[in-house]
Order: sequence, then structure tokens, then C-alpha cells
Amino acid sequence: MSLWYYEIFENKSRLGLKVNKTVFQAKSEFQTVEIFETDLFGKVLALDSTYQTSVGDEFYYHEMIVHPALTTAPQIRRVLVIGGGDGGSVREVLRHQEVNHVTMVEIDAVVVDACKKHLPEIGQAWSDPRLELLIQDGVAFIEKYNGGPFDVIIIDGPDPVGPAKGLFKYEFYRDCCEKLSPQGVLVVQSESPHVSSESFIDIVSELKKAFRAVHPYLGPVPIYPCGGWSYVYASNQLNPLKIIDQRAERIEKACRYYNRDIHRAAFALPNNLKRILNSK
Ligand code: SPD
Repeated sequence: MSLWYYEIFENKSRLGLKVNKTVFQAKSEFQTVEIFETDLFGKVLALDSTYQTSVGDEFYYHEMIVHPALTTAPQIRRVLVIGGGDGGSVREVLRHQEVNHVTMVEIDAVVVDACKKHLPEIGQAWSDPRLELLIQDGVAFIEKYNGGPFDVIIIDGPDPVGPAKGLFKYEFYRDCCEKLSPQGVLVVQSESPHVSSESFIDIVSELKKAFRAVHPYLGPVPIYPCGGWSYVYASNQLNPLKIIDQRAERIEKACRYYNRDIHRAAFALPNNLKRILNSK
């Protein structure tokens, strides 16, 4: 008999995956952490029964949460990643040779340890000397941070439920904005605009209170509810379509999804999303 794993999303949709075996299961201080092997996507990481990433489709998400910011910000020497315990986002950041230092702040050591051990295909950059990994709460980190400004901040968090809610609030975005260089950029994953449009709209409007220019963009993530996902590019000065060609050309050679055509297309919003954003 086959074993099936289901993510039920906001009690509105259900995505089932046939599971071949459980690779890891633990209850941390913060959440239930599971890694299992599936036919469709290979190994899958789930937190509190919510799919986070998989070996088979992670490149869609990690390339799109990272490269639009890193191919447009004038300086990318100092990068902060909040969340992203599987290591996929820092792997993509560290592909850029101009990056000198990445601070990654993840709340749950159990996630990091499990991913280091069981998902090495995703976290290929753990031993990069430019990476500083801190196990602590991202909201508290940014509130207290008094070091040099970051050029790019990537918020690779889970869904806005429970303790993660703070990662989607104006106060957090304001603190991030204060810790960015004037030509810096923040990118946040902003949920499914199709299944979860309320969350998407809320995230965009919280960001608008903190940043002068807020640009949502879209990309596929097959393992997430209904497969369509969104991100927001927020800055005070930058145009997300002003791609630094030399940098992007170098980086897209190593990518499976991201390239400059995809970059430009991702910022084109369909009318239904433009309308719901404009009506708020
Ligand atoms: N619905 C799940 C959204 C999770 C977004 N973050 C995933 C982390 C992958 N590095």
C-alpha cells in the first residue's frame, strides 16, 4: 500500500505526494521538521506539514528569490539572509563572486542540522568561508543589529503563521530598511497570489509603508499550493528592470530557471493582480 503525504493549505487546497520513505522526523522547539523521499520531487523538506522545498524543484524558488536582487543592486558585497535553513538561498547568493560576506540568520538549528545531513544537494555552500551562520530569531537580530549596512536582504521565511508572523510586519521591514545601504534592496517571499491573495496584498502594503519602491514579481514553484508563487523587491532607489548585464550573464549560465528574459517577464503582473493591488 502506498503512503501519501498531504499539505492542506489554508483549508482551501491539498497537494499530495506519494512517499517512499521517511528520511528524518523531529519536533524542535519551534516546529515539526520532516524530510521524506518522494517519486515526484525526490527528497522534500516539510515544516509543520507545509512543504518548504524539494531537491526536484528547489531551483525555481531559490534562483528567483536571490538573483533579481543580486543582478540589479549596484553593490552586493554584504548580504543578509533571514531564514532559509535548507541552505538553498545562501548557495545562490554565494554564486556571485562580488559577494564578500553573507550573514544567514535562521531560528531553528534542528532544520539546519537536518538539511546539512540529509539535503546536501540543496545546501552546497555550507563550508564557504564567506558564510556566517547565526542561529537566532531574525526579527530580534535585525532590531538589535548595529554593524555595517547590508547591500541586500533576502527574507526566505515560512508562511506568515505563528511565530513567523513577525517576518511580515511593517516594524520588521522598517528595521530592515534602516540596516540597508541607500542603494540596497530587500526581497521577501510573498506567498501565492492565487490561493492566498490576502497574505500577498498584506505583505505588499506593509512593505509600502517602509520602502519608496515596492515591486511584486512572480515565478513558479511546483511544490507550493497551485504552483504559482510571488516575491516582492523593495528598495528606496532601485529599478528592478535595470539589470547589470555582465553580472547576470555570468550567473545565468549556472542557473536552471533564472535568466534575463525570465527576470524581465517576472515583473509583468497580470491585470487581476494589478487590480487587487491598486484597490488597496
Ligand atoms: N508555503 C511554504 C512557503 C515557504 C517559503 N520558504 C521556503 C524556504 C525554502 N528555502
